[in-house]
Amino acid sequence: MGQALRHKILSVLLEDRSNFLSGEEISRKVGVSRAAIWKHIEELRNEGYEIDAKPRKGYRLIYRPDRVATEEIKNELQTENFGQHLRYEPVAKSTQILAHQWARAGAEEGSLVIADEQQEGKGRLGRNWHSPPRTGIWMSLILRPNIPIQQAAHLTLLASVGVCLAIRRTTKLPVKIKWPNDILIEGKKVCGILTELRGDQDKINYVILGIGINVNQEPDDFSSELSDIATSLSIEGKTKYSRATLIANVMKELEDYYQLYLYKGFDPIRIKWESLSGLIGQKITARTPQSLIEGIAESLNSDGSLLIRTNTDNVTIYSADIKI
Ligand code: BTX
Repeated sequence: MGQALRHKILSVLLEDRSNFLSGEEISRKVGVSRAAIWKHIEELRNEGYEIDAKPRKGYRLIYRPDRVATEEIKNELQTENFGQHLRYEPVAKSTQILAHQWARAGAEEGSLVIADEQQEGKGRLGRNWHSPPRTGIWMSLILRPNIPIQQAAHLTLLASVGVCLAIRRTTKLPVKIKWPNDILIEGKKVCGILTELRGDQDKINYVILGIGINVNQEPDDFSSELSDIATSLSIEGKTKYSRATLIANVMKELEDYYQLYLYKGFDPIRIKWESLSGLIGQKITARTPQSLIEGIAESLNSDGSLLIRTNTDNVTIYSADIKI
């Protein structure tokens, strides 16, 4: 209850940050006494918000800490469903684990788990995902698509399109997609996507899209192994970004592209993916568990696999580490 009220007060303060709002006006808008407002303003200050308070003038929000808790996200969401059911944890082992639990308990499509820090962030194939506090976006989105299980790879590609566009819109940075699921700036990884699904026979029960974005890390925040291959939006853009705004933009792009996919199929996603990937037409090396393939990335196939033209042959790959 207290948190919901704080959320309302914060929304009112966020609406107009250049003028003072009197205690009376806020109390009218949120429906509680002026004394209660004072108490909640104090709590917001304890959470790191700077709020100017002047006698006879009222309150004005001066500084908003970069938080990813429920209130901040809800204030910015422009979606119908995605992110509207939201669970926030300051620290989690992995948001994937929480999202699986929630999905099994019946969470509806679009439900989102966000953590400020992950202690055991997961990458693909049992790898780790470095997820320090206060700097990144670590979140898992629950989907329940009515599509054959064989088409699940489409969702990873769709997710990379949505995230790539949201990052471009928020930061104007030249991010590109690397097949199948990395987002890079100048060849360094700024985002990873992990898709996990549960289903039986050919029916999907639910899908968890795990999205990790390095937002406000400084160079020192990366270990020496990671600093050669990873970067953050802030390092590249030389400014800090609001994680809440970026999360809301990612939810919006993902919802729009997911709707488009359900309505029109994979083709419009495939075309957008090709234009954002910068991969098609490039000379690449693909390392699969069985072999090393060198050739030109020709196109993305309709099942989400990648077609490579080598000197002798056309080769289709379903999973590989790619080097340009
Ligand atoms: P991936 O297997 O493609 O990438 C993991 C590899 O990337 C690691 O082996 C390491 O070399 C490198 N790496 C680790 N941490 C980072 C980082 N922060 N930035 C850049 N490179 C890194 C990609 O797996 C999928 C990652 C999904 C992460 C999200 S976060 C929310 C959700 N919860 C969770 O536990 N995982 C997902």
